[in-house]
Amino acid sequence: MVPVLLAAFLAALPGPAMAHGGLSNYTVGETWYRGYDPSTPEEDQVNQPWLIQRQWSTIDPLFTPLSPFMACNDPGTPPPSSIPIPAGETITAVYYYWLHPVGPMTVWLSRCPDDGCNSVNLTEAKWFKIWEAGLLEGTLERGTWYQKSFQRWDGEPGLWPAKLPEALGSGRYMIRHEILSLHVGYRPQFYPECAHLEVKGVEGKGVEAEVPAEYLRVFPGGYEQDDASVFIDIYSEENVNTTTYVIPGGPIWEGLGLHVLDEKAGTAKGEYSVER
Ligand SMILES: *[C@@H]1O[C@H](CO)[C@@H](O)[C@H](O)[C@H]1NC(C)=O
Ligand SMILES: *[C@@H]1O[C@H](CO)[C@@H](O)[C@H](O)[C@H]1NC(C)=O
Ligand SMILES: *[C@@H]1O[C@H](CO)[C@@H](O)[C@H](O)[C@H]1NC(C)=O
Ligand SMILES: [Cu+2]
Repeated sequence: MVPVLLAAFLAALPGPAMAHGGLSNYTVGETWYRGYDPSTPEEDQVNQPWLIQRQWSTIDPLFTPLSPFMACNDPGTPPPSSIPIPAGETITAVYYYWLHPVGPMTVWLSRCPDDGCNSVNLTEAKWFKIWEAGLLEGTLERGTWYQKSFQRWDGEPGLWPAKLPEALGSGRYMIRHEILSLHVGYRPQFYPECAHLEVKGVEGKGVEAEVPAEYLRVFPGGYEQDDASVFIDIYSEENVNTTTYVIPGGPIWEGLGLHVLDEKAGTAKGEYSVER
C-alpha cells in the first residue's frame, strides 16, 4: 500500500520533480541567453548560433569528483556562441525545479586562449573561484544552506546571481556553475554546467593573470577523493551539533576584489523580476 501511495504522490508533483536538474538559462541585465536543454533533441541545439552553453546530456549528477566530466558535465561539447558581458557585471544563472536543499554552490572562471574556448582541453583548464555559498546558519542537517533558499517547488525559476571581478582582462572565458548536493551521506552529487563568455574588461590581461597558483583548480582534481567536505554524512551522530562547513575548492582570492560576503548574505530569490 505504501509504495502505491508514494508513487501516486510523486506522480502528482509537477513535471521534473522526481528528477535532478541543471542550469537552463543565463541573464545579463535584461537579456536572456538560452542554455542547452537535455530534454529536447540534441540536433535542434548543437551548432545553433544562439547556443552559449556547453552541452550536457542529462540532468543526472556526477557521483564522483574524479569524473572526467567534472569540469563542464558530459559531454561538455563547446557551443558556437558566447555571452557578451562587461567586467564587473552580474550574470544570473536560471534553474527550474531545483529541489535539493543541502550542500555548497560555487561559481568559477577560466580564461581561454586568444583563439577562444573551443580548443580548450577541459581536463587541463585552470579555474578560479569567484563566488561561493554554503551553510548560512544552524547545523549541517537542520540549518539553512544557500541551496535551500535557492530551492523552488512552485515552478518559478531559481535565480543565482554572481558578479564578475571588475578588473578582468578583455577576452574569452568559461564560467562554471557547480551545485554540490549532500543530501545522501557519503554520496556527493555534482551538477556542473559551463557557458562561454566574451568579457569586455581592461585591455589585455587583467586580474585573472595574477591569481596565485594555489587558488587555481583543475577538474577533475580540484577536490580530493577524500575531501571531508565532499565525503560527508550530514546526518551522522558526530555531526549533530556541527554548525560550520568548509566549502571545497579553497577560498576565493581576495585580490579579485569581490564582495563575497555581501553576496552570501543575499537571498536566492526575489532580487530580480523575471519574464519566462
Ligand atoms: C530557458 O531554458 C529553457 C530550457 O532550456 C528553454 O526551453 C527556454 O526557452 C529558455 N528561456 C529563455 C527565455 O530563453
Ligand atoms: C587532455 O588533457 C589530458 C590531461 O593532460 C590528456 O590526458 C588528454 O590526452 C588531453 N586530451 C586531448 C584531446 O588532447
Ligand atoms: C550535541 O549537543 C547536545 C546539547 O548540547 C549534547 O547533549 C550532545 O551530547 C551533543 N552531541 C555531540 C555529538 O556533540
Ligand atoms: Cu537530484
